[in-house]
Amino acid sequence: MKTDVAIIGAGPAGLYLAQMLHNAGINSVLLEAKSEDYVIDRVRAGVMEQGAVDTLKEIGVGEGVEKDGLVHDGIIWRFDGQDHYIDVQKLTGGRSVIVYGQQSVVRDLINARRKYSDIHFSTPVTKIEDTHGKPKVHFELDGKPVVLECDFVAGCDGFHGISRQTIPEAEQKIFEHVYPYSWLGVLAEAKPSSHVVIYSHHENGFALSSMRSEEISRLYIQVNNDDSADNWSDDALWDELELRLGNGVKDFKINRGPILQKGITPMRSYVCETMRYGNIFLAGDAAHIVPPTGAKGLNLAVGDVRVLSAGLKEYYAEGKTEWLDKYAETCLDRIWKVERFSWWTTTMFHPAPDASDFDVKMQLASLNYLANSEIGAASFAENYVGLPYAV
Ligand code: RFL
Ligand code: PHB
Repeated sequence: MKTDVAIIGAGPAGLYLAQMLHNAGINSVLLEAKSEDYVIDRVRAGVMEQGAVDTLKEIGVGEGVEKDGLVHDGIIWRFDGQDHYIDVQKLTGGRSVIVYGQQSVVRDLINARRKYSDIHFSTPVTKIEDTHGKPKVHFELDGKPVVLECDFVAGCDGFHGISRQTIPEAEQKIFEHVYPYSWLGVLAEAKPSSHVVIYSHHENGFALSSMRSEEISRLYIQVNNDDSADNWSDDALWDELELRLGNGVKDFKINRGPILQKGITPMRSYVCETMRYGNIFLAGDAAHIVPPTGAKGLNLAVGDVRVLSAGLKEYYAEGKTEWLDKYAETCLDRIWKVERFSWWTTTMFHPAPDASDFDVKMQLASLNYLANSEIGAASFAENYVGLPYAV
């Protein structure tokens, strides 16, 4: 089997890239380890930057987000018993974020590829050879080994994928920070208690109220790293959400309903600066992880594949490798800024298990300063709606 670009992984990075290459007339084959149902049912991101939505529209897959995406012009920070509305739209001269579930983004992109038989599910890649020549991607189809020969491999296979693991350890330049807390996330059949996303700093820990639609709530609480979703009965979870999200604000009531899914997400900041190894290019979570507080992981993946697709287009149209040669350098400039923002929002909102009273006062003072300073709030908002793309 042969193609121009082998894409590994049908997450946002791989699926956006496949569509971009298709539109440019570049052949690709996308290989995904899991089944189609598994990939579509996986509950993850909810907040998209305007740029990630515009990119979806540019590549011809904007119908779903146009119809069902919820435009959010601001967010609420709740601390010290008060609401502080951060008017993101005003502070950024008219930009917003859009609440549209990653499940919907992934479904829309898969649907767009369906009539072309260049996407395969349940086909885990087991080995990548000849990384510096014409790479050979080994995968399994119906349990039988197959080899795909290509010019380039796009490693869009997430944090645990095989692409980064193919790079010898000595060649990987890694930066990492693990946080002393995790998130317990809940998807519930309950009307969102607020139409605005709430970030709450509570003495028991951080809590977040978001949504997937007018009928479905998405909620999170900070828990210790050794906690488990099984330790929380539905009632205990609702009570804790109500306490932390209410946070002293009068008459706040959480809308309760059947819990559809709950799970723990560890918090990590991670960058592999080696984003290229021969003809393998890493994109999205394969190269970097951010803690979810800033709502940036999916959005960062879009930034990467915009640069990668520009490089591949230049190569196939003009035989030049200018963009490909500066792929890592170009992406890392934005990645590190977004890593900083995600680390900053995370450390500001989560009291660590060993936090002193002074540490908590510093968090509250940071929030108080930002919420009450137009310049401070504008700096937050500029990052929240998304920094400009390199290309
Ligand atoms: P993904 O989505 O992990 O996809 C990688 C795919 O590669 C497949 N794979 C393989 N396929 C073939 N062969 C192999 N050997 C393979 N190994 C792995 C996997 O099965 C998988 O399908 O990576 P990608 O595309 O880079 O996308 C990254 C995003 O999914 C991630 O950053 C976001 O979900 C992060 N995130 C958020 N991002 C936002 O921009 N806004 C948000 O509001 C937001 N909220 C969140 C989040 C992530 C969360 N969790 C659960 C980690 C909230 C949470 C709770
Ligand atoms: C979500 O809806 O999943 C979500 C919202 C805001 C965040 C992170 C995740 O900061």
